[in-house]
Order: sequence, then structure tokens, then C-alpha cells
Amino acid sequence: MNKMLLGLSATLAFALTPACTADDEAPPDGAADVVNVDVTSNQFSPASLKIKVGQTVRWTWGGGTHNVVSGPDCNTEDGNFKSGAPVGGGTFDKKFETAGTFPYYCQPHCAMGMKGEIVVEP
Ligand SMILES: [Cu+2]
Repeated sequence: MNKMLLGLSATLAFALTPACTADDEAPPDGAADVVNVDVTSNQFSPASLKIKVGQTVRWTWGGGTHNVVSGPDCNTEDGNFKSGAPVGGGTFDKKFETAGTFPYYCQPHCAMGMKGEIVVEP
């Protein structure tokens, strides 16, 4: 009887373990799929955000006219992600599929220090 139960739970545990492949990373168990960054005048909060591969960052506008542009400094877009032209509201989502540090900024306010970074851990 005990052996049967053990065998059954081992089978269940195997069946419930999610498959992980390089191009379809799921967030780690217990982690939120979406992590929020507030976009206000004139800062990103938190400015530095640590997430895991597979999580999505959602920037949510709270006031002012801003955008989210990836790049190492105020005049350099690296093309990783961009919300578009500066707007006065809404949200922008980006799912991070690879580990690394991704700096970004707001074009109208970068010179005023409106910058952030997403640190994506494996
Ligand atoms: Cu801004």
C-alpha cells in the first residue's frame, strides 16, 4: 500500500513539473508573471528592478508625458524595447526572455535623471 502511494505521488510530481525550454521560459514558482514599474514625473519607480527570466515588466503611467526607451545613455537607443512616442497615460509591457542588465530612459526627461534599469536573473 505504501509503495503504491509513493509511486503515485512520484508520478504526479513528474507530471506537474513544467517543461522549461530556452524559448519558452516560465516565471519561477510563486513569482508574479507581471511586475510593475510606476512612471511618474519625473522618475521610474523602482528605478532599478530585479526580475527573473520569463517575467514581464509593466510600466504604468501615473502622470506626465513620458516614454520608455532601452539604451545605455540619453542619446542612444539600443533597440531592445521602446514604448513609442511620449504619451500621457497607459501601460507598456515587455517580457524579458534573457538574463542581463537592461538600462532604459524617458526621452523628454532623461537629462533630468529619468532613467531606470531592469536586472534579469537566470
Ligand atoms: Cu519622462
